[in-house]
Amino acid sequence: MNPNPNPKPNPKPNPNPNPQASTNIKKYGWNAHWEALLPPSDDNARGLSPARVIAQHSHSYQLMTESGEHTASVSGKYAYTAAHPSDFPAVGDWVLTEPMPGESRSVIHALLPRRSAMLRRAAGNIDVEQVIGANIDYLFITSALNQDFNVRRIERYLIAAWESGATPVVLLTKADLCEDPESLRAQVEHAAPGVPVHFVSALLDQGMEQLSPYMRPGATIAVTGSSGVGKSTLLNWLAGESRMTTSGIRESDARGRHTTTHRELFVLPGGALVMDTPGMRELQLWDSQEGWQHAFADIEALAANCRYRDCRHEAEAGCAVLEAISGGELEAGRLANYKKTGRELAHQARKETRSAGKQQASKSAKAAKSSTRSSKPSRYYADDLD
Ligand SMILES: Nc1nc2c(ncn2[C@@H]2O[C@H](COP(=O)(O)OP(=O)(O)OP(=O)(O)O)[C@@H](O)[C@H]2O)c(=O)[nH]1
Ligand SMILES: [Mg+2]
Ligand SMILES: [Zn+2]
Repeated sequence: MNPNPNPKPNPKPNPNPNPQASTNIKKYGWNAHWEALLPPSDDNARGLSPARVIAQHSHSYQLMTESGEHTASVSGKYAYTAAHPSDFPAVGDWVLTEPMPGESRSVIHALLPRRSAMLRRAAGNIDVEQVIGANIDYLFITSALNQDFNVRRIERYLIAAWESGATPVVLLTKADLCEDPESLRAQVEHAAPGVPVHFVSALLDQGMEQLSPYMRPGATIAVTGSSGVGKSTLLNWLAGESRMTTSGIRESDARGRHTTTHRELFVLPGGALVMDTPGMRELQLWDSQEGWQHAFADIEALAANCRYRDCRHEAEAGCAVLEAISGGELEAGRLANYKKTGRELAHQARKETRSAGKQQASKSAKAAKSSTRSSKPSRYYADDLD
């Protein structure tokens, strides 16, 4: 999943690590891991400055650089060589930049390889991926304890989370709206095996202590979920001040108003980095076969004991998965979601194979290049709105 275009890989440990790495970028998570990814000293890219993408707007990025906040865009060469939307920087990425002398503006020339990236299929009709956030350590999957509560949706987020390389954590918000939140724990744990589940209420200031293990200085935590579940409220609560705008939800169906419209990364007083994201109407999966197998590892393990190797767990004799449902160990809704998301991913994989085949068939390298470019959406920066 490592994106292009990158500087040449560093063949040996950087002989001249920059001892001046400013406290600015260290506060934003710069450490020895990133330092080791800098180009070697004889590389032209060595003169570039590292910076972290802290916000993404319609036509520009906001970066934290060694000398403070800069507005930035990618260089023409970067845009030309990027083959996929996910090759472009996203919030949380580390990039190599050229600061404009005397200005708080930079040009982005390269992307450092990501440690993790959460992807989805972009909203709208174009069949392309979108990076929700990069270099995330903990991914908080939020669901509110009102009409928003939906374990099937949590399962869907977990597929993308496991695929991303970040560690998922389920956060059930607005615990004050539920008489007995603990009664839901078993249901959520069944849908999220092995994933920590926490109940919080920003309104009543309850549950913050459970989140402290994730709040390590330099750790990056992204908060995802539907609109109106209280993601921005949660971050303001953790920050102890109003950093993000929040607004009420629709009374009739508890749906949010898509208040947050861009991704943003900021530092909490304790030193952890948090990323707010716009609420999603539905998380459309993107190329997450491994994440899917991980999210449904319990079903995959049961399926190994089905009589037929190609068992579809529909009505076959000797189906261990259906037996687990009869025995009450597995919920029928979970199996249905396993099949549904599996079909979605298979359908997408077929489409990808077809489009790869088309590319192969294109007559000349020049034609291939121009078709790649013309298939790219023109708005890499702002396809947040669902
Ligand atoms: N009862 C209750 N309401 C809450 C809590 N947290 C947030 N809310 C309310 O939920 C509504 C939506 O909160 P936001 O923080 O704007 O939601 P969001 O998830 O950031 O929404 P988007 O930015 O649209 O994705 C606001 O009216 C909040 O006051 C809580 O713990 N309990
Ligand atoms: Mg918000
Ligand atoms: Zn079976």
